[in-house]
Amino acid sequence: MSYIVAATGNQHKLEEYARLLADQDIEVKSLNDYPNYPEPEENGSSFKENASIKAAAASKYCAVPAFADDSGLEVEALDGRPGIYSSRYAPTDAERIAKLLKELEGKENRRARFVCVIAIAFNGEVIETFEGEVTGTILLEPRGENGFGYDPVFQPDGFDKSFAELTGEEKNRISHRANAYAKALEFIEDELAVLGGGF
Ligand code: ITT
Repeated sequence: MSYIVAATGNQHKLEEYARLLADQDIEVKSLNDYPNYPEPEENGSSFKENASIKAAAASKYCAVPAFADDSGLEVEALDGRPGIYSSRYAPTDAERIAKLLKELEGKENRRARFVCVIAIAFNGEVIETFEGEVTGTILLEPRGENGFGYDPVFQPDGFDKSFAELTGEEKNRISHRANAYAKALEFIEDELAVLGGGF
């Protein structure tokens, strides 16, 4: 059995990864298994840089392969904001959504995309990064209870439901995280055997 550490403090991301990795012969540890882990500062200027910072730091500290994702919502009418600042846009999910809807008031263009960059690292070095996206529109008001973050106001193209109205399985078939993950999976399977790992 191979180990990999999912370097995230976001419980919702962990749940999505647990589902995505369920069929794999890989045990996923999380930062909860390392209570004293000193989280690095996310001071990169792109999703790729921030994902790399998180994965590299965790792989060094935990001494096993690690992956991390940096993700966020890019809104066309806001010139790509909140982007890499999606989690820092306002203090809570509800406030983030309220602020976003306020900024979009009266704007006709409500096109947006979720982006996710997954970085895989070993021994403090980033080995590869993979990017996924899902395009859609920002709804006029929140709908649905599932998921997290901006899910209640994001309607993916081809659906008449928000991400928060989809089940976890449905979201995982089309999400930015699932798309990046699909690209990363083959790599993880091939490389873990070579890299080793374990406690
Ligand atoms: P870690 O850095 O510990 O992984 P985080 O929540 O701080 O957790 P990010 O820095 O990648 O993660 O910020 C991503 C933010 O973008 C997240 O907090 C949400 O507000 C938003 N986001 C990302 N993926 C999302 C998704 O699938 N659904 C809704 N919102 C999402």
